[in-house]
Amino acid sequence: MGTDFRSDTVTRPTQAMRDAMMAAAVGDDVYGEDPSVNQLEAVAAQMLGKEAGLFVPSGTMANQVAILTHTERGDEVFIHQDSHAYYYEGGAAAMWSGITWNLLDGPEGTPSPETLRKSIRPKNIHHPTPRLLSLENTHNRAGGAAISLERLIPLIDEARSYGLGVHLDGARLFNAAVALGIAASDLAQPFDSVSICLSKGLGAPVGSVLIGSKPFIDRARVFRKWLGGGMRQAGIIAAAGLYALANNIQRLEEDHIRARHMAHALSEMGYQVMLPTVPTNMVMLDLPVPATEAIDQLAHEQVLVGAMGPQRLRLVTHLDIDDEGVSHALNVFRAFAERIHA
Ligand code: TLP
Repeated sequence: MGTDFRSDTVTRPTQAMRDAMMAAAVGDDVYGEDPSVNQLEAVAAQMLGKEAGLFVPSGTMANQVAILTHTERGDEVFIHQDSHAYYYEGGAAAMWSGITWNLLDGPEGTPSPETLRKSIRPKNIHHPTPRLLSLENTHNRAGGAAISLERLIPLIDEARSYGLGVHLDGARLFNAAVALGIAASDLAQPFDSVSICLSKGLGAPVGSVLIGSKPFIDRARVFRKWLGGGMRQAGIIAAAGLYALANNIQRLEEDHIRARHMAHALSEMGYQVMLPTVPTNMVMLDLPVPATEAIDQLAHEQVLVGAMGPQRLRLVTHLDIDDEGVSHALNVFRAFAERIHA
């Protein structure tokens, strides 16, 4: 096992988190009787300044339940073409919700208000009903870019002017809040629904929370059950989420510092590094060789990285990456740079 930069999903629970899981009070959550799940849902909702939360097994289920809750079959959902809910969720929204996507473009995974305006078609029997705008913050395929409220608000205002609901895939919302230096509740405020992941930079083994108004979450709870996401004594894992929200948010700054350090060092070595306006815990590199070749060679030196395109690598810093892991990886990348430029 090497230093694993493939994703912040690879973290393993610390002893303190495991202790919290062992000690969790539990009950049957499908009856609404698991005190730890109830507490997690309340704490997450309160941290995001909204009424209610719904604990789900994964970020994918959080997004899918959100889309099911916002839409009717055949409705149109506007989304950036690089967003996780479209790009990495296997067409699930077409399958479960029966929606039609309207794919938008724009820098850092975020369309401009003009781009949205141009994609809205007039109300007409030929056109689907425009229903939802789905955004992502931080934006994964945009290199972990944190998107500021100054960029989001005009876009959301535009969406509201057509009566669209607005969902945020906030799998890494706390990374965005820490990087932008604002409260997560301020970043969540303009959205009707927000999904957050506990199992990424926050270091919990499993789980996401979908957050919104009380009526929205009451309806979402039905869809979670339909998808098989009613989890009984889920307090065992909710306790890890509660521990993560209480202890692992401020330390995300350390991951961002390490990623920034790596980005600078790698670009000094001659790598083409993609730097978002506000970076967080990811580094993206464009290589002159196939990503698969780099991944194999780096893995021989115990540095695990992932591909984000045929010649693009992604490195993610997280709870289980320390300074030693970073300097080992930089040494391996330095040697690799010499090899590919030789
Ligand atoms: N992202 C994973 C992969 O699926 C790409 C990763 O390693 O980054 N929203 C966003 C923005 C995500 O990045 C992810 C996971 C999800 C949703 C889905 O979360 P899970 O894996 O819990 O279903």
